Amino acid sequence: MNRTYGGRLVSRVLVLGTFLSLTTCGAFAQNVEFVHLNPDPNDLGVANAVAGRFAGGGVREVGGTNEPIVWGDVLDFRLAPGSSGEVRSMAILPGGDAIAVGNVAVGGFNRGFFWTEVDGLVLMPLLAGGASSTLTGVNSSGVATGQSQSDPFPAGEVVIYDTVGNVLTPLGFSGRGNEISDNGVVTGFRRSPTGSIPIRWSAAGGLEDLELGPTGVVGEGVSISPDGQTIVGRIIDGTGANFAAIWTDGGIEVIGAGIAYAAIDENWVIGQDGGGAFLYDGESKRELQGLLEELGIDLTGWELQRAAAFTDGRTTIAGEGVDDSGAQAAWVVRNFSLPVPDSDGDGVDDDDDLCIDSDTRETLHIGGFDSGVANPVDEQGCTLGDRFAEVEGSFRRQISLAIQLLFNREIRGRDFGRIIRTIIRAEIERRLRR
Ligand SMILES: [Ca+2]
Ligand SMILES: [Ca+2]
Repeated sequence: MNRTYGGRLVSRVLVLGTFLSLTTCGAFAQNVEFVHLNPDPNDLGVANAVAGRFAGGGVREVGGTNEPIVWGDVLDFRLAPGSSGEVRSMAILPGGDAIAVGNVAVGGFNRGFFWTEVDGLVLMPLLAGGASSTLTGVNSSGVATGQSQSDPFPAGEVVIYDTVGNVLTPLGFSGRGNEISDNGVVTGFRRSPTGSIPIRWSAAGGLEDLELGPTGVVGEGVSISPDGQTIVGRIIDGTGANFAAIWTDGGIEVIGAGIAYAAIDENWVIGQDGGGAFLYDGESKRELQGLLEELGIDLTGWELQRAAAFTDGRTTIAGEGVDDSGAQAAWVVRNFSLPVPDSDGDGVDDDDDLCIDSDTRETLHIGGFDSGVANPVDEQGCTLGDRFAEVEGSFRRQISLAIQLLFNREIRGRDFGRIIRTIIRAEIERRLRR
C-alpha cells in the first residue's frame, strides 16, 4: 500500500503539468470533452481500451518501439519501457483499481500480461509446450481471456486466466478469446479447416459457433457487452470484405461494411468503417466525428478513424485516428451523449424548444406582409413570428401583443410603429378578401 500512496503523491506533484498537456488539444462543449491522449509530437497513439479515468493502448516513440501504455488523467504509465507491446483491454476491479491486459515482447516471443497500478506488469504463465501467448480481454472480476501456444495447439489455444488467483485454464480448442463479459462469457474465434469461426463460450454452455449469415465465409467475435448478451465483431465475405456484425439470442444482424469493436447492448455499438469511427444506435451507423462536431467539439484537421472501447455506460468512448498535425493519435471522449436535434434550425434543441417548427425568417411577417422588423428567437425557441402566428387573424390580439412587446422592451418604438402599420395592412387585406 505504501507504494500506492507514494504513487499518488507523485501524481499530485505532476497534476498541473500533465493536466495541461492532456487538455491542450481538448475542446469543451456542454459537458462533452475530447482529449488527445498523446499530444507529444514524438508519440503516436493507439487506444484499444478505456476504463474509468484510464485509457490504454500502444504508443510508438521516436526510437520506433510500440510500447504498451496506460494513459491516466494525471499520470501516464509506460508498462514496459523499451519493449514493444500493446494494451488490449481494461476494466475496473471491485476495489476501484484499473486492470489492463495485453501482450509484450519478451525474448523474441509475445507474452500475455496483466497490469495494475499496485502490482505493475505481471506475465501470464505459459502452457506446457508453448512459448508465446497474448491476453486480449479482461472483465471487472480480473478474469482475462486470450490465447496461449500449447502442445496440442501450437497455433494458440483459447485460455482463461484468473489474474486474482493466478489460475490459467486452457479451454481445449484452437483459437483466441478476444473479450470476456462480467458474467464470464467469452467471445473470439476458433480455428477450423475453412478459417476462423466466431464463437461464444461459457462454463455452463460450452463452445458454440456463431452464425456467419448468408454472405460470411469466416469471422470473429471481437467484443461482448458487460452483461454477456450482445457479441459484436465481423464477418468476412468471399471477396475478403469486412462486415460489422451483432450477435444476440435472436441471431446475427449485419449492420453494413466495417468491423464492430465494442457494445453496451445491441443498440449501442461502436467500430470502424469506410467513413471512420462509427456509432450504431440500433437504427443506423452514424459517423462519430460528425456527432461530436454537432455537440460543438472542434475537430478541424482530425480524422477519427476507429472507435474501439466504451466505459461508464454509454458516455466514454476511446479510439484512434489522425490528429491535426497528421500524426496517428489516440483519443478519448467523455460525457458523450447523442446530440439532440434542432428540427427548425433556430439554435434551440428540440428538447428545450417550445416552438418546435418556428418561423425562422429574418424579419417578422404578419398576414403575409414583411414588417422589416428583426425576428429573433428567445430562450424557449420561439421567434416573434411564432408569437404573432399564435394570434393570426385577430386584429385586437395582434395589437395587444405589439403593445405588450413594447412595454416589455422586447421591441423599440420605431419597430412598434412598423409592426402596427403591418398589422393594419394585413387587416385591411383580410377584410378586402372577405
Ligand atoms: Ca429548435
Ligand atoms: Ca423553435
